Amino acid sequence: MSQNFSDWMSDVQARVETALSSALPAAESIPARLHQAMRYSTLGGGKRVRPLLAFAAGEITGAAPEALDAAACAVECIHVYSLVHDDLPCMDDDVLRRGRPTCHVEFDEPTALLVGDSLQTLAFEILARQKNLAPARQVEMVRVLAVASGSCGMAGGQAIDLDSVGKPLTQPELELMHALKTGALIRAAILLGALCGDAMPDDERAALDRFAKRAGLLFQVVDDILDCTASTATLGKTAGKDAAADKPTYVSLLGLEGARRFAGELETDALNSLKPFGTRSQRLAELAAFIAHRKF
Ligand code: GRG
Repeated sequence: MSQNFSDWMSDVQARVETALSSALPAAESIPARLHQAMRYSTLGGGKRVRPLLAFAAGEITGAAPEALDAAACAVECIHVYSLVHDDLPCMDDDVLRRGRPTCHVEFDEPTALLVGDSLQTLAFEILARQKNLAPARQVEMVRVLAVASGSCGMAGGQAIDLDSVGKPLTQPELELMHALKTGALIRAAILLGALCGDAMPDDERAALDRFAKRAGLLFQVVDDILDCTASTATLGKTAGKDAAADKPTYVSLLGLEGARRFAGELETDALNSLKPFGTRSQRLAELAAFIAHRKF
């Protein structure tokens, strides 16, 4: 693999930006205000971690870039929908996202609600309309994304989160909440990317799934650490919200050093899961390190 990680990442981010821009309704098409708000929330920001994971997983199964575009855009649309809804006053009530006013601040609350709804359905439209995969594979991808997003995945994790404010959780309870709220979509990004290529033997599928679960948890532990160590300007979203809202986090449970140690263990475990893939998993390994050591 000749291209360095940073160049690969920039290329995939630029490719996904273009694919998202094509997949989203044109800003001037009716209803223009809703379409402008969808484009405002989705384009021109974010690390694109989930699309990067989909592309990296696709390298393991030899997936075609055109199929990966659809997987990456679908998962990013679900992610952006979750951010827009999470920022609403009835949820996390935030005014800053990706360094800009949140969708309901820039537009209004009903529009933000509809942006989330529309991005969610657009995700499944993108998977259903692509022509690069066998129909059975497309249905499997729709199923994987639907389960990851719904009440037994991300939305369920958000419900547990909202219910946990001010309550001390045990580590297994915290892990379940985050496995659903954040981990399920990260896992789906990886599985969707792999599903764009050749079928995997059962042992490889199990190894990839172990990596996906460790990477999802790692992402959240680092998010908890950054929430109390990084500034609002660096994060592009309000820092220190978890402690202010009295939310259970890995830092409140394990302390800052304990959370850092746990992140290190998860990174090692995630990287060990990739051993069966050899050089095919180089990008996934690089992304695990990126997630572990990110500064925003
Ligand atoms: C509203 C159904 C519903 C779910 C919301 C995922 C989620 C559940 C809310 C997001 C709020 C949040 C801050 C979660 C913690 C982890 C996380 C998903 C952070 C944001 O993801 P990044 O860092 O964001 O990948 P960018 O902007 O880089 O895409």
